[in-house]
Amino acid sequence: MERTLIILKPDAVQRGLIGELIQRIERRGLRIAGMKMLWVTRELAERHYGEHKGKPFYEPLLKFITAAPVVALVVSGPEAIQVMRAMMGKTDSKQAAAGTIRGDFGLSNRHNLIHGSDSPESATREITLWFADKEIFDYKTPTAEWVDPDAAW
Ligand code: 3AN
Repeated sequence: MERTLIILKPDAVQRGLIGELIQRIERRGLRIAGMKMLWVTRELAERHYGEHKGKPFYEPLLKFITAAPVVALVVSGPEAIQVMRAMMGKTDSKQAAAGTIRGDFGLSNRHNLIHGSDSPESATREITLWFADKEIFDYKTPTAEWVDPDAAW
């Protein structure tokens, strides 16, 4: 079982796509372990995107992520990190395959609707940054074994 941090970015919220994107996550069989809406502060944005500091897109990226509320989720499931990355599609939405979230709803590199952790190390760091332990729930769902009988749900 793996956990990943997902952010439905300001463009997803502004465009009324919260439900659509969460529905895709649920339909895939992944489990929502935590969820909240928040207006990202400059400080949180800097900590989250620290690895991109100094890059030309860094300041516009921070301006974008703090421009309107986001929905943050902790999503869990077997290989959840890689499964979510595949569902999201390439960073530049113009190059993302049809059928992916970015490929179906986006056209931009920055306004690309969704963030997902890119490795187990990033997931651990990002989940700790965005969620308190008590905001993450470990619970059973009766259908989990029908989704993947081999996973340690
Ligand atoms: P991803 O979100 O696909 O993991 P990263 O971590 O490489 O992509 O980049 C973080 C965010 O920075 C992206 N989601 C995107 O919003 C923005 N970004 C990355 N590369 C560019 C770029 N070349 N131009 C504009 N924005 C970018």
